[in-house]
Order: sequence, then structure tokens, then C-alpha cells
Amino acid sequence: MWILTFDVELTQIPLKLFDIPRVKTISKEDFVRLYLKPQKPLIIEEFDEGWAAHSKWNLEYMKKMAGDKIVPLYDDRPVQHDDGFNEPHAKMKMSAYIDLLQSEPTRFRIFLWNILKEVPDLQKDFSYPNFGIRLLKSLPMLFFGGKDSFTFMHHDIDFANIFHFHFEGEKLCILFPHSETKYLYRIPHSLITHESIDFANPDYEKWPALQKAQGYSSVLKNGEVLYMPEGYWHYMKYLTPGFSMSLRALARKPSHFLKATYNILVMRHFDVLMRKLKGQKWIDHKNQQAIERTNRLG
Ligand SMILES: O=C(O)CCC(=O)C(=O)O
Ligand SMILES: [Fe+2]
Repeated sequence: MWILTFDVELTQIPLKLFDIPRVKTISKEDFVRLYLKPQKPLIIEEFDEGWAAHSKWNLEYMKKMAGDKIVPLYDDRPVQHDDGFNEPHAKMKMSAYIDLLQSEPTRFRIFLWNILKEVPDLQKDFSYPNFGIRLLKSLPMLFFGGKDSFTFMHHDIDFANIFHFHFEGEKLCILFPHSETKYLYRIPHSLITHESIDFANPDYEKWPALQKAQGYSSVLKNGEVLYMPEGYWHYMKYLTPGFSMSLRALARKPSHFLKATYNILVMRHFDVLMRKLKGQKWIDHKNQQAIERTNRLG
């Protein structure tokens, strides 16, 4: 193990993180044997399935294809009791949003934007590669962010295997396997860790258990694909304006599949109900629990 200090402009990452393994290309067989089966993350640098997206997709093209759409935007404000589960913080026309991304740093991100529903023509630009696991064809999701915007450390509700294709610019990705959850100040009845942690520069006096967490990091560049195994925690920080598309495959490990089902059918509804009943006290209680549990068990 080594301590990685990573010079990304002013971003220093003193967490103990391994580099995410990288390959230029990989056969399906090797991917299955070396990464999918053992559930290890990977970056494929020169993924090439002859997609038109590789030459066409950039912010200008997205503006042309989707400029008139009204898009939901998220910033990095902490969850409040009167927010719905994953409700957007603002809305804007896509053309105005892309102008904003290109002109100045912005906290606003687009999160989980389903291309199939919104701009079906974009489907012609990519296909569903055979990585040795069946990809869900109904859920190609796009994510956009401006310089310095970030997505909180979270895991996806469905514990999916995620293939994250990046376009334009550079994005810092920090990952933790689900097995590290006990060190991460996870908020109960949610999919996130404590929102006050800056994973790009954590304060260990405040968050001592983080020092024990064993994770991965890398800067994802235009044209690269990141594979995130089931239930992996991920924090993403846009170092420059850019966007990505995630394709996903169902969780196969039975315990993950069960947790996914519980999260979708029960957890999120329970959380919304408790926010209605108890208001901000519920959020404050969960944040406190995250700290107490991690300090006790981590
Ligand atoms: O890139 C982002 O902003 C978040 C990506 C993400 O959370 C995902 O692909 O599941
Ligand atoms: Fe995610």
C-alpha cells in the first residue's frame, strides 16, 4: 500500500488510495476473469466499439441536440427535510446550462438524466457493448458538471455494476468498495456518506475512521470508461466542465440484489415518510447516527 498524493491543480488527496487499474483495451474474457468476477474497478483507456459518440459527443453537440429541453439541476447543498428524494434544486434550459458550464465554474450538475426519454436520437450514437454481463437497455443515464462541481460520495440505489463513459474534460473519481462502509460515516436510511466530508481533502481530526478506509482514485479523461463494481461508493469532482454516460447491469451477488430491492421498495419511502413526520430533526438525527456508528464500529 502507498500513500497517493495526486497533483490535480490544488487538489491534494491524502487518503490512502490505490490507483484504479488501467488498461488500454481488454477482451471480454479477461474483463470477466480479472475484474467482473473478482469485483475490481477498472479504467479502459481506449474503449472503441465504433461509436459515433466518440467523435461527436461534446458540449456543443449536446447543446445542438438537447438545447431546448428543460433540465433538472442539482448543487452541493446538504439534504434538507423538505427536499423530496433526489428532487432537483433548479431547472434551466439545456442551452443556457451549457453556456454557463463553458463560461464559469458552477456548482450545478445534471444527475441521472435518461437520454432514452429525453433525446431518443442520441441513442443512435452508441450501442450496448458486451462486457460479459447483460446491460439494462432502458437506463442510459447522463451526468453533467461544471468546473469544481462534485457529486457527494454515494452508492447507487440498485447496487448495479456501472460502466461510466466520460466525454470532454477531466473528472476526479474516488471509489470505495462496499466492504469499507464501516469507515465512511454512512448516513442511515440513505445512499450517501456524511455531507460535511470533503473527500478531495478530508479532515482526519474530524473524521478519524476515514484513515482506515481502503479505496481507489483516478482522473477520468475524455474517451475513457470506468467500471464500478456492485455497490461501490463513488465521489466525482469535475476538474473541468464535462459529462458522462452510465450504462448499468443488475447486481448479481444475492445480498446486493436483496439490499437493492429493499432500498427501492422500502428505504426511500420510509425516509420520505420520516422527513414528513419529524422534519429537520430526522435529518439531524441521521447525521448524528452516522458519526456515532462509525466512531463505534469503524
Ligand atoms: O458523474 C457524476 O456526477 C456522478 C456519476 C454517478 O453517480 C453514476 O454514474 O452513478
Ligand atoms: Fe452514482
